[in-house]
Amino acid sequence: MKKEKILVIGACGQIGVELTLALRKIYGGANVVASDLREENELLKGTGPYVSIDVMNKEMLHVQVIRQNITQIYLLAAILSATGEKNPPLAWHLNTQSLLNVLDIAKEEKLTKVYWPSSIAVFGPTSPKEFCPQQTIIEPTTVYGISKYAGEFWCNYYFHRYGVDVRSIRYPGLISYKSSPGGGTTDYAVEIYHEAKEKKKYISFLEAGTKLPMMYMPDAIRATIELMEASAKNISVRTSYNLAAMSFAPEEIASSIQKFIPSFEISYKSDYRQQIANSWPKSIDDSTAREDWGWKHEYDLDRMTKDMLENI
Ligand code: NAD
Ligand code: AKB
Repeated sequence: MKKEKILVIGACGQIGVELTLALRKIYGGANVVASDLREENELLKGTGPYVSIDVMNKEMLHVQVIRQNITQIYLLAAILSATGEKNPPLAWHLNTQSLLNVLDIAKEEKLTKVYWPSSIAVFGPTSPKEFCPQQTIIEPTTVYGISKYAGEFWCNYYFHRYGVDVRSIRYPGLISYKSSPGGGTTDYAVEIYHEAKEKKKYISFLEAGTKLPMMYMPDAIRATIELMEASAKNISVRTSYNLAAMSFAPEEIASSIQKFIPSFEISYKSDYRQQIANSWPKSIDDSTAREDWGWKHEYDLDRMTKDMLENI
């Protein structure tokens, strides 16, 4: 068993539940402390320690880090793209201050590593639409994207200025069945599977033709752990790594579902999230992650669809 004591902040969210369970398999249940504002998720109960933490309360967070002998933090608390547009000041405040609190504590307590995810939302309408490169024009138009892009540069700053080993991935839209998504523009790609099973039809809030970069959760969890376990000498990007697996539009996910549920029907009624989706790239060039730390995705659309429909 590896000798680390990990704190996961935002452990009850879409990524947090699965990441906490995966980390507990590697490091041992007792060595991965789950924390969130919410009540402990049912899937986490009995698998390891749980503490209630508000990441915005820096003193309380600092006390917990010292009290629990924490050596690594995974910071997952955030307000995502769609919810962020409903209260931009709150999204900016939570998304940036939480990161600054964690980076400061990591510096003071000399933590071995910090993980903080960014998003494809850093890209904006002026970024290349296809195979959007690691380094390119980046002019985000959502508060979420702005907060993520600023966060990437804080990570870079704390690494170069203070030696904090903070690592990051720009996740695409993530699809999973264990824990619900928390208010993103790509959430339709999760909802569609639930409604396909329950009602055999779905009204998409994104229009046909809205192709976006996506990834199945098992790939995202594996990527996160592989990045965190990579040798520091292989990490050339200290802002955040582009990461890709697949790209599809709502009608393509519908066709994939129809291979398993032939009577499934999709219709379209777009809302404010369409504009957010239109501002993002359709596909991502993740060659730097593949070269630096050997990233390779495993799930394509049909393999993911089969697994989602079997497990929901
Ligand atoms: P989520 O909304 O499902 O989970 C976030 C968790 O943080 C929630 O359980 C929430 O209760 C908790 N939280 C909120 N405020 C908190 C606070 N003040 N203190 C402690 N906990 C707090 O989000 P997610 O989808 O799991 O995303 C996790 C991270 O990954 C975020 O940074 C997000 O931007 C990033 N990301 C997610 C996706 C995706 O598709 N899910 C894609 C790209 C990036
Ligand atoms: C969202 O849609 O906001 C997230 C993301 C791509 O960051 N899923």
